[in-house]
Amino acid sequence: MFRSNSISDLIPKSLQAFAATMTRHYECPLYFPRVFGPRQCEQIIKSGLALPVDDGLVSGGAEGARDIEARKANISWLSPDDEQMWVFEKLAAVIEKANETYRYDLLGFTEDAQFTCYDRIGDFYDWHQDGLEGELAVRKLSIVIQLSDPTSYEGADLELFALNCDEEVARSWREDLRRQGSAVVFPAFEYHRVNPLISGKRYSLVCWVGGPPFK
Ligand SMILES: O=C(O)CCC(=O)C(=O)O
Repeated sequence: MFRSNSISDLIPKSLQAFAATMTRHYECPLYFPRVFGPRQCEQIIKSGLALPVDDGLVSGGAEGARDIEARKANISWLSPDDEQMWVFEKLAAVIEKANETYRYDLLGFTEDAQFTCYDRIGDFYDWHQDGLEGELAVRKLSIVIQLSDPTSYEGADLELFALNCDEEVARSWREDLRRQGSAVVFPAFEYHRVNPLISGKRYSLVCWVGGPPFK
């Protein structure tokens, strides 16, 4: 019977040589400040609020079941039509930059952009992944734009599981993620959540970029 003294005995030499040339390391998440200016954020909020509401459908559940255990927030869908194309162009530029790090095979946006509205006390979105299983497996990167002025609400903070680390680092991320017009990009399989809203209103824009499922 074959016995190995270490795991590296099991890895073909050719693969070991290849791995030694890789400089890549896993990054989650990537932060982009000031992607949209305050006036642009207000413009997106205005457009989002004019859209019909799809009240927090948690897609990917059984037959897209409405799951108020997992999320309480209003969502609407912003399409890349002539009027909103500039928004998608900016999102695409951020994704392209982020993917210089991730180097995933990407084909494009998987759906319209989700305009999310936390405007009732207690609105939240529990820990979840955006992609990985079923029909959502094609989602590979998530991008969240913070549209609200951070002084206009309390709570409703976006938290990323990968930042569940040193409290000092996590606090500084929390502050960054509240900056109006900023974007955060992370692999769609990473767990994240939005804490319950305490006061005011928070608006965000969420988009997913997809490609062939990970092999
Ligand atoms: O509103 C946010 O900050 C994030 C929303 C979210 O996690 C999602 O729609 O998957």
